[in-house]
Amino acid sequence: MSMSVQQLDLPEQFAPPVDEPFDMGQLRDAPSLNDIDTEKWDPVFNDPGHLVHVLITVTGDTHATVEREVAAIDVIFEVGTSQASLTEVKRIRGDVRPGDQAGHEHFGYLDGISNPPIEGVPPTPNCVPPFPRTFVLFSENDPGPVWARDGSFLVFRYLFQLVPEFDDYLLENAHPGMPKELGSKLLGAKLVGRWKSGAPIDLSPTEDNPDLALRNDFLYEGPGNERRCPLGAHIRKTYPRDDTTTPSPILRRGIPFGPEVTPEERAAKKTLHDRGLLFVCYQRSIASGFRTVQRGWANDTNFPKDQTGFDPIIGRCGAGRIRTMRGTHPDDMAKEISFPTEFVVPRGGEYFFSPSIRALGEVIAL
Ligand code: N7H
Repeated sequence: MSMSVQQLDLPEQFAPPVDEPFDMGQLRDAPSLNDIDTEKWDPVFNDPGHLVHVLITVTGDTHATVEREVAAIDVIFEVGTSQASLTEVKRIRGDVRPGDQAGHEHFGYLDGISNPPIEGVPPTPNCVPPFPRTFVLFSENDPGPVWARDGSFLVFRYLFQLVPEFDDYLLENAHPGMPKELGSKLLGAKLVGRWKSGAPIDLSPTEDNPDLALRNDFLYEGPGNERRCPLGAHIRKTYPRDDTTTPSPILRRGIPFGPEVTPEERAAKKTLHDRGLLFVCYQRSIASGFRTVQRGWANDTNFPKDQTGFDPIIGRCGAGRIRTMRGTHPDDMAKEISFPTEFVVPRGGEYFFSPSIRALGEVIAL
C-alpha cells in the first residue's frame, strides 16, 4: 500500500516525508515533465479536487491468487458499503504477456533486466556496475519523520503504447543497406539499446544474440561506442552508466496491461485497443529519481552529450516541437531522425510514499 499524503489531513506525527514533486503531486508536476496535455489523462488522475490518495498493488502468480487477495482487501476496507473507509476510484489489471512474450513489454522487448545493485544486498550477476544504491529512506540525513524510515517514494505512470505505429515507423525507416525486416529490427534495437531478446546492442551491435539476453555487466566505454549504442537509445538515456557519474537513481517494477495487438490493428497500422505499461519505480527522492530521469535525462536533448536528442521511447518534447534523435545512421552519426508521433503516451499517474511493513503495522494501522 502506498500513500499520496498531500490531502489526507494527517495528524502531525504522520507528517509526510519531504520531497518537492511528492508534495506537488503528479498533476501539478506534469508541466515540468513536458506532460502538457493532461486534459487527455484518465479523469481519475486529472481532477485537482479529488487526487488519488492510496495505491494498493496486488501481485501474484495466478489470477485466482490476486482476485482472492483483492476480495480480502475489499472486506478490510468495507469497499462498496456505507461504512467504507476507502472509495475505489480505479482498478487496473496488469498481466504478463502470453507465451514466448512473457517478460516482454508490448513493443516486444524483454523488460525487467537491468536494475542497480542495492546497498547491503549481495549483487546478482545482472546488476549494473559499479554503484550500489539504497532506495529506502534510512538515515537521519533523509528528510521526514522517523516512521518514514525504510519506506520509499513510489512513482506510478499510466503509460499507453502505440505498438502498430511503432512497428510501422521501424519498417518505414528501416536501417539502410540490409533487408527491410532486418533493418527495422536494427533500428528498433538502436532506439531501445537492447534487442528484443534483451541482448544489449553495445555487446552485439549488428544482430540479436539471445545468449546475451540478460547481460547487464557492461559500460559504454571504448572507441566507437556511440556507433554500437546511440547516446540517445532509451536504456542509455535513462541510465548512461559510465557516461555520467550519477548512479542509477530508480528501481523499476512495472507490468504490461491491455490485449495483444489484433490483426485489424496490424492491417490498419493503428492502435484501436488500449495497451501499455503500468510503470512503477521506487526511489529515495522523486526529485533526484524519476523526475531527473524523465525531465533531466529523457527529455533533455543535450544529455548525456550535446545534441543527443530525445529518448525515442519516453522522451517528451512539449508543445510545438518534434522529437528527434541522432546517432542511428552508421555513415553519418550527426544525421537526425524524427518521430512523427509519440510511441508512449502518458495518461496520468501519481506520486506516492510506500511505508515499510513495520511502519504499516506499528504506526499507520494503529
Ligand atoms: Fe524503460 N522499452 O520497451 O523500450 N526500458 N521503458 N523506462 N528503462 C528498459 O533494462 C520501456 C520507462 C528505464 O540500466 C528496457 O530491464 C517502455 C520510464 C531504465 O541499462 C526496455 C516504457 C522510465 C532502464 C524498456 C518504458 C524508464 C530501462 C530494457 C514505457 C523512467 C534501465 C530492459 C512504456 C522514467 C537502463 C531492462 C539500464 C530499461 C522499455 C518506460 C527507465 C525494453 C516500453 C517511464 C532506468
